[in-house]
Amino acid sequence: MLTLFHSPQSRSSAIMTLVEEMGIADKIDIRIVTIPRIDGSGQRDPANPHPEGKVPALVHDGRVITERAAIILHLTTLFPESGLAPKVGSPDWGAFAGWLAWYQGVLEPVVIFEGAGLNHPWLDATFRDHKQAAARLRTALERGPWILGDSYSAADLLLHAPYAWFAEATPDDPMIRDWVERCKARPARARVMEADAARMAA
Ligand SMILES: N[C@@H](CCC(=O)N[C@@H](CS)C(=O)NCC(=O)O)C(=O)O
Repeated sequence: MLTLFHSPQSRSSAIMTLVEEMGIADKIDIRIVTIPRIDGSGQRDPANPHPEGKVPALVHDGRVITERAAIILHLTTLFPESGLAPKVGSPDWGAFAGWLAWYQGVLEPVVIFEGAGLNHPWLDATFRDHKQAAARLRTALERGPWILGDSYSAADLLLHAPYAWFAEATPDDPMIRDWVERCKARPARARVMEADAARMAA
């Protein structure tokens, strides 16, 4: 049994979009939980099994899976027919897994460091910077139109996410901006945004 813990308009919205894209909503029990938000609203929800009280959390037969990259790998492996990831074990799958790990380990941190105005030689040595991360995205998109080439995948879904939330963080590069717009125009994303807005309003 699969249960996804989601809070509207948060990082778990990407996993809700993945579920929509994959057409597996009928196979997953969705639970809405509260989280503490940056504006001071909300609070940790005792119903959420995430060890830090964050979202998303996916529970598969009692085992808690956290981190969007891991949840994406898990769901796309469980439901390979969805077409949102290359065949497990293929060279393309290795590259796909690499993009997801790079997102969590490099892209999201450098976007946050830049937004927070943080600079330190250790940060540069470990992560490089947002400019170099953007150059890596551009190199992939030059072969595009999607991160893996011809087809939209869950890598696009995850990697464009911070730019969809914080337009001002998007690199000033038409190739990256057009790609973000293509990702934002996906009908699955629009459905999740609409449902999230309704949940927030309630
Ligand atoms: N690295 C985690 C980050 C999860 C995360 O930070 N989620 C935020 C939602 S945007 C959260 O739950 N925040 C609540 C809190 O900090 O307690 C992932 O990618 O899944």
